[in-house]
Amino acid sequence: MQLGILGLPKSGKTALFNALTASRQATGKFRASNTTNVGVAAVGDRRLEQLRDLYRPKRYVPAQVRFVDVPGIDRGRGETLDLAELRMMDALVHVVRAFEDAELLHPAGDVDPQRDIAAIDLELILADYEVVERRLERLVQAQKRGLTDQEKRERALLSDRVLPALEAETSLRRLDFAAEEEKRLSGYGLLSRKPMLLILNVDEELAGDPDAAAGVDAPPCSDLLAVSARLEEEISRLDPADQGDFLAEAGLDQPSAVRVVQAGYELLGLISFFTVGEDEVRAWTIRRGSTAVTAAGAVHSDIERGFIRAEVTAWRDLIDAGSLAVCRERATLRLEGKGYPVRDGEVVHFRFNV
Ligand SMILES: Nc1nc2c(ncn2[C@@H]2O[C@H](COP(=O)(O)OP(=O)(O)OP(=O)(O)O)[C@@H](O)[C@H]2O)c(=O)[nH]1
Ligand SMILES: [Mg+2]
Repeated sequence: MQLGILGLPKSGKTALFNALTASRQATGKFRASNTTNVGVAAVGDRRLEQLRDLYRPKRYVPAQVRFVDVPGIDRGRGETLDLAELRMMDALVHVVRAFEDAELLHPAGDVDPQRDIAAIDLELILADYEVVERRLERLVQAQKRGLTDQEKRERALLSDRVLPALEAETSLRRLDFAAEEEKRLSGYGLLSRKPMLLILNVDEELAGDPDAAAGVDAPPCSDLLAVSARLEEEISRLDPADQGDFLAEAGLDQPSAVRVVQAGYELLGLISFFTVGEDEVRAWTIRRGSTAVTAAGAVHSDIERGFIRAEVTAWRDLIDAGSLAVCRERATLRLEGKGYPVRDGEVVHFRFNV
């Protein structure tokens, strides 16, 4: 999973990036840097950690998430979003300033999360508009030589549905497209189509407050999470052994790295399944509803091709039993066929033959 972090200047994007990836990129009251930060974070998952402690494997491989943190844009200085990077992302994380800091000027003058959410949404809509308009112009030019059926369908989709929505300043993520249309659009990396996670960057005192996001509405098809980026950044720099205490003191059960990634999985309809053994305990990411044979393909194409059966058990049942052999005795280990929909948190062992 790849998540692109964006937002207005000085909203706390890099502070959040640092917290998520345990990095130490420069943040600051003045333009810290103009560069895009890229980092990879292991997905913290207590279920997988328990399985690791049970198996003590040679290799422990949590799922990974790639984060890209693009510099904030200052329209006044004629800057534009770093779109090339963002177009490749699975989802966008918009960091919205909600914290008060008299010494740190907000680019729009005052703190107003709802306004900033709309402003960035509009940026994305405008960027998509340019892409779609350009593509349509090219298709119109190509009409002279005659359009293929594919191109005709594409033109109709863009001119009848996509462009009018953008003209009406509607994010494309609010539209329903047929699977085939979706495929046609996917190559453009349309930004207002991408699932959006809003991170409300709140004052440190509100870090663990369940009502921290009260009064701010997430637009349709997006999700909202309150995080104190600076506090989380500070905690992420502490000795791992101390982090739990500091999180608990702030009223937090899990660090933002876990909460943000969980929200991202939810938004994208992703789940994890696990493979276990003395050699390796590992998490795999698949779409919710994927069948056992698709899950096998996530591990290796040979296993998908030679798929015979999947042995499936819930992670909790394995922890309770202490071994797959005991699961088998207790009949909590089941044999499933190709079409079985794998569920979140299941431990799967594939039987295959190539
Ligand atoms: N008071 C307060 N300050 C914060 C918070 N989060 C970030 N900051 C501060 O805001 C300033 C800007 O933070 P950055 O993370 O650099 O912001 P950014 O969005 O990456 O900024 P650009 O990349 O320049 O657009 C830094 O001085 C941070 O320490 C917060 O929750 N509370
Ligand atoms: Mg930054």
